[in-house]
Amino acid sequence: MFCFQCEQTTRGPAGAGCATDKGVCGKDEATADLQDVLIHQLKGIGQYVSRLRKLGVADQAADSFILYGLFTTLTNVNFNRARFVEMIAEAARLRDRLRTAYEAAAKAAGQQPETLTGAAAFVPADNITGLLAQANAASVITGRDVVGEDVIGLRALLLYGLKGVAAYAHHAEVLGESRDEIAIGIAHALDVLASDPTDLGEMLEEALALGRLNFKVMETLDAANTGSFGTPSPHAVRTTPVEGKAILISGHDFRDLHELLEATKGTGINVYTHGEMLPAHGYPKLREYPHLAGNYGGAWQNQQIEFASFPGPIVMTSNCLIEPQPLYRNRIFTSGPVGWPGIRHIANGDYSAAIQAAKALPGFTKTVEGPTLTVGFGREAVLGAAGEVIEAVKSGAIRHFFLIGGCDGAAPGRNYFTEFAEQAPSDTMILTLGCGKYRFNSHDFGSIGGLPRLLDIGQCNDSYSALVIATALAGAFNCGVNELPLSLVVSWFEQKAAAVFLTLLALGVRNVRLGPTLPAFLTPAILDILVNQFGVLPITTAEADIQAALAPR
Ligand code: FS2
Ligand code: SF4
Repeated sequence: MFCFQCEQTTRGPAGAGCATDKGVCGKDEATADLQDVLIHQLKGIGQYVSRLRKLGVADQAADSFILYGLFTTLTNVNFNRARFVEMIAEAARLRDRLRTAYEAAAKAAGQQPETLTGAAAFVPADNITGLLAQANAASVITGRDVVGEDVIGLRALLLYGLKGVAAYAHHAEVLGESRDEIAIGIAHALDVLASDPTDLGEMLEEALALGRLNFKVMETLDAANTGSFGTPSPHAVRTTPVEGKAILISGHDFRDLHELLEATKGTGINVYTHGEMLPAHGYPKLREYPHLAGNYGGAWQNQQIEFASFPGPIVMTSNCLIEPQPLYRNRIFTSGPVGWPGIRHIANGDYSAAIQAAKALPGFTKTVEGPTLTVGFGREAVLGAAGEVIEAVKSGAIRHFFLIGGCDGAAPGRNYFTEFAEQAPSDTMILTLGCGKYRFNSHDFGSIGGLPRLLDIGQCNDSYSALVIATALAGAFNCGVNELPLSLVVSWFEQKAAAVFLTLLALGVRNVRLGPTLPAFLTPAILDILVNQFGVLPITTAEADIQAALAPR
């Protein structure tokens, strides 16, 4: 196995990554290798989908399979090797069907169909031993000795960014929102990867194109979320239990949460959010369910302790899953792209097993009152207060905005983000999104002119909202986003963050501070480009970075 797609990867000399029998995340060698095979097949599928689209033929099943397949290979999503064996067989059948469709469409258009080679012609073995033997050729570092580290690094940036784009597009799709231009862009990126590109300049252009595509995807996801569940508005979420039976739901998938709320209506079971599901409480059509009782716990990396002490079943709807522990193994369920061997999977919106488990478990024995967390400061809520915000900036009451957003994780360097938020001067506002906010969202930051200093925009999935807010403020001040008194501090962990990072670069947002460590796949030469052409800043210390951000420009 070789994998260096996430922040927690095994570090070491240049080119290091998780390369033993198990990754730091718990992904075993066979699963990692099967994921590589699936990715290779998805490139082949992308070759055909891309050509079919140029001939005016859309294949919705193929578009969906690509999104779902890529999503299963994100960090902390699916660890179930049996599922990958099934998907590899499914991918081969799909590819064969697409090949036939492509040849027919080309002939119908009076064209000679291309005979595609490489990933498009890959024939997977019909057993796991054979598949594992094929995995070496499908690895992200295949050919490194020939093409060099920089080419591998940019291919990795493209592939990992694409995985993030696909995950966001999948979240939108399950709520009924998809766009042809997204499917075309994703198939194009797979086609590019299938060609084993070597030109650094062209790859950088492709990465920026992917960043622009991701902006469209994030906009579509925003439309899916707000169209389904209303416009988020500020709401105080309880963080303490209510007496009664309980189910915990984690991850990002609001459709799953909605289905669970419907399924538990009238059962007396309360539903609690966990991790990235916290922002659900900001949506009027989700919080109208009275049994959406509150939020329990914090970010994903604490789940083994928090799930163990939760007195009911747990449903994990997307990233970030870590190895279920014996204390809760028999009461955790996966859904959608998520999987762990031996863990029950919820299919077709059937939550009956989870409901049965909740009835059999004790639930919370007493109601406890305590602190709340305020969520729901999406683009509409923040821009609704734009007049006050602009006045406060003009009067000097607000000196600067910090957007501290992104992922959380277990690395000790992540204290930087807590320190940054806590040390930000009292005349600065803090906008946040993603699970990294749990490092500081229980802290009382006070308010400025009646507005809370900490504004929680939502999930990492809500990056679009942050960009709309920044663009609207720039419009109000008649300047560019880079001229605003705004600094972005991005905490990255996995591939969704890689996609958002590419979007920031593509939109020309400069001086993005990135930490806690830089991606292992970014070589010194690629980093040089990011620093010199895009003004990317690796983080230093909270104190020094705050000072630098606030220094007169
Ligand atoms: Fe957090 Fe994990 Fe949201 Fe990332 S729950 S790090 O994959 O997607 O942010
Ligand atoms: Fe290692 Fe991250 Fe890959 Fe897991 S996802 S194997 S921790 S690089």
